[in-house]
Amino acid sequence: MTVTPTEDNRFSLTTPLYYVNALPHIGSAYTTIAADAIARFQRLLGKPVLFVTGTDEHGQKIQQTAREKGRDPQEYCDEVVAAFDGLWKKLNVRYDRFSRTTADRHEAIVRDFFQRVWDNGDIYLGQQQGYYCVGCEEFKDERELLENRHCPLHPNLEAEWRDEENYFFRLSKYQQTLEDLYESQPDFIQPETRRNEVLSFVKQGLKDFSISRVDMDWGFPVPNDPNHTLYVWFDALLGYVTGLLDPEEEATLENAVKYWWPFNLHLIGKDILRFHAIYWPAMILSAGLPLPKQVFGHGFLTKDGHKISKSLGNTIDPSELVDRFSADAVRYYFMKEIEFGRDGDYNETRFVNIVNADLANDLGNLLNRTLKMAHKYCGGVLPEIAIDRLGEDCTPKELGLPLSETVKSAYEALEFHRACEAILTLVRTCNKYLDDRAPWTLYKHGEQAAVEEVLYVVLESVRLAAYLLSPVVPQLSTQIYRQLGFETDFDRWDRVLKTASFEVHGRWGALRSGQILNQPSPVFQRIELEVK
Ligand code: ME8
Repeated sequence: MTVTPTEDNRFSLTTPLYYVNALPHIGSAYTTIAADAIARFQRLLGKPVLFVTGTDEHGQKIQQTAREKGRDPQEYCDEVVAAFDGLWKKLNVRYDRFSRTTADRHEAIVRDFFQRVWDNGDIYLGQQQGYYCVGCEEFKDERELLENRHCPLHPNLEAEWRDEENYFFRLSKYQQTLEDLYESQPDFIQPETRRNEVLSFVKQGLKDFSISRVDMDWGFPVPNDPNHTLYVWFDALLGYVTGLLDPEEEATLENAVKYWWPFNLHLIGKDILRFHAIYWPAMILSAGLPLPKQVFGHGFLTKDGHKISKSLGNTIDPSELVDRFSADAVRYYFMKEIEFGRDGDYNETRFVNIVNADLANDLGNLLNRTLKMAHKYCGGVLPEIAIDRLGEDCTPKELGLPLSETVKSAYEALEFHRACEAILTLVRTCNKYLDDRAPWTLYKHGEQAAVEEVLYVVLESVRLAAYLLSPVVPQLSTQIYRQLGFETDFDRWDRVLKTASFEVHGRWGALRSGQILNQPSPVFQRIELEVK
């Protein structure tokens, strides 16, 4: 089904464009998994979706890293980009566009955009003095730095003093417009805590910021003054726009913003909130373009309660995590266990316990034992029952009927943990219902109709759970669907829309009697940790 994207029916979203100064870490994986879950959910609703991710490859940090490694910067970037792409494949992340800021097409967009801002009188030459944190690629106020002039976000780096001629962007001009925006569109910055942070920062008064560097050439030259290199953040934010271009389309700003602009959502971590919630909308206003709908700044991950950092030696390699535990397990833990928007923790024991309890035991075993009974008692064919006649005591149906609305509103509010919890509540209820109704005893007593009712109710609830969990654990959901006799593949949304639309499959009661069930086999292997 091809639906032409219009502002009302489509959904476009981004992850940050990650720096390539190091291999992808668990933080970038976290944001990208969440973005993928959102994209998948919006697709399930039948909307055309454009999901942009990519890499931020210019600037001093990357230049220095390449130099330290004795590498040509572009070659070095290419290598790290391949690692990002490889990880997204492993994690089953299905982005639509990968925007690289070193792409030629990106330079064309940057030029067009710069020109608009220039023509609007928002760029001027001035003198920049201040402390620059290469880790953040940002000038810092002295009061933001620790006593030893180290930046709190990069305590191992001393901020460098700079006194140079730079081009500036007239951010101060947008003070009132931005305040009005935050006021009139309270959802523009979410969650609320992040919004408050921005409001109080903006209230202190916005200062123009420099958008060029001298003595640094790893970046695009400023269009009207090649002695200057464009500031990495000005360049990087525009990478989102470049990501909108169709691959075969001529790279012009006009083409880029034709269908998918403005973005519905910029998903970021709280560390880069100011850039997205203050600088970026001001740049967009200056270029005369409509503003994105929302910037969502999620929390930060810790490991065993400690900040994750290379110097502490407690980093988590997401690729290794997938190798050990599977993509679905990793996706599930981070989406279910951490309230999106708040800081959250990774702990291996908790990871294993949650994934085993929810996916292997509660969901996987439930399907397995119910399917076995369906083969034994019903010849492997989904029995026919009168759904309408199921009474209020049929707890799975009572919970299942309103579930899709609850889950939809949770996904739409990016409350993944709430979506997963509501789905798992249905699954747990089914386990209890199965034990209470004991179809094996009913069968012995010759109560075939009751057996069929119980098995239908449970299988249908498992189906619904799999459907609604598919944005988070697509492979597991596909396997469950296959065992229930469908050919659905949750990675093929065109087919899902045709054969398992949200209107039909998002509701309890979609399983049809007479459907041939497949042989059960475990859909999720329990994780057994080796005892060290
Ligand atoms: O900032 N917990 O790139 P970046 C959760 N290039 N998320 C984390 C995290 C943690 N401990 N650490 C990092 C940049 N992240 C710029 C962006 S956009 C035009 C330019 C995630 O590679 C989180 O999403 O440093 C954060 O915002 C992002 O990684 C920063 O990625």
